Amino acid sequence: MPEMNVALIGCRFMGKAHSNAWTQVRHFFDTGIAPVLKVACDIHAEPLEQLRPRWGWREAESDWREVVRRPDIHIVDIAVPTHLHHEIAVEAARAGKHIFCEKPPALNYAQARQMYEAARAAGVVHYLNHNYRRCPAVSLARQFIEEGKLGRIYHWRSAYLQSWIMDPSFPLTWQLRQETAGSGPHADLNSHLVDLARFLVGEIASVTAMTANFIVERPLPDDASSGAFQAGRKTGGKGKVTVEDAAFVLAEFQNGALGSFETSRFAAGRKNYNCFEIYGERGALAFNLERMNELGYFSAEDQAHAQGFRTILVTEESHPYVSRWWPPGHIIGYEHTFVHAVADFLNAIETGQSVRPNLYDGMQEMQVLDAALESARTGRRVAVAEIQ
Ligand code: SOE
Repeated sequence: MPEMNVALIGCRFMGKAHSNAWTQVRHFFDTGIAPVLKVACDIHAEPLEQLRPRWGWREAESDWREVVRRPDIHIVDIAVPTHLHHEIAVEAARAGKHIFCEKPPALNYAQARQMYEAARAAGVVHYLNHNYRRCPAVSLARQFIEEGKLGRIYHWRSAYLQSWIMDPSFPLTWQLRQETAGSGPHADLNSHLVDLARFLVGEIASVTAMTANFIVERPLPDDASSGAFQAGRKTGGKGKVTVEDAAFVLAEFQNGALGSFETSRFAAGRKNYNCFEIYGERGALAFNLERMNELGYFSAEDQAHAQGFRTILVTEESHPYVSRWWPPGHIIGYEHTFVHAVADFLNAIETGQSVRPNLYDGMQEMQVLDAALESARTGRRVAVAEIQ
């Protein structure tokens, strides 16, 4: 069985989710390549030493540049804050490494385009981890749409709502600063919704957006001395929030459908509420991550007296990915979507095919996200193609 050495760059939450996926994939999927957890890399010693022994990464490193250059590394897994993605991906591509990159791809469209161009020029396999495409229910939704069960699609409605920073004492972490995150829930969560919309409905032609800030100053975190902060931001132990707290977007798709995207980190009670609805001429679909093994389906073909939204429990052997796990009714969770992604990524390397979404999709997605930020800034509707 050919092996490929993986280098993980970033050892916090996503590092943990990716370590689990690299570890589990061969237990449940017959990939023709066996991933080796070779090097775990993080500039911070604490998360590195927490993660490396627990998941059995063979080596620990703190300098990603050294790791990416190593001839014995075949796959670079980018799981660090957004502002680091661009440089690591371009360097990894130039070194001929296959790239598994966390979302959002980059701080902006220009960076995302350079990442895609570098990966394409290098001829490496590249994947962008919008893991929710690989919820079996979401993959089933795509199957239904491709089978024509909805017919022409009129509407896409989506929301991704969280509430983890509603406490004013929550510190000014990297997610709350434009120079490290690009934008707030718009980049973090609307990126997921835009990817799902592109996967299920199609490309977006134009957007109109509004954003809001609810807390504009926060306590500096302990690592503020790390130089990650520009001096001008410090105001007596507090720093300015430089990204939005909520972003609402309206969109027109190239196929004429209308869509909406709502993201907020101030939606009290919503922990990770990612949901969408799709309305077509012959039916409708509804998904809610809090009930990720279910797909709501309405068919206009049902007889009038029997019409209504039904709930499909997406745990049959015939459903996407399910046969690899458990018998019907034995549901799966968030972490399984990462295993599905790693399995498809390894299969793409083995077969020489591309895997989606990838850095091309990342470029397309950042063009939409940047157009929405331009709309929020100017107050006008913006054509996605304006962003170059
Ligand atoms: C934080 O908002 C976060 O971890 C996102 O970054 C992930 O993409 C999402 O899956 C869960 O929430």
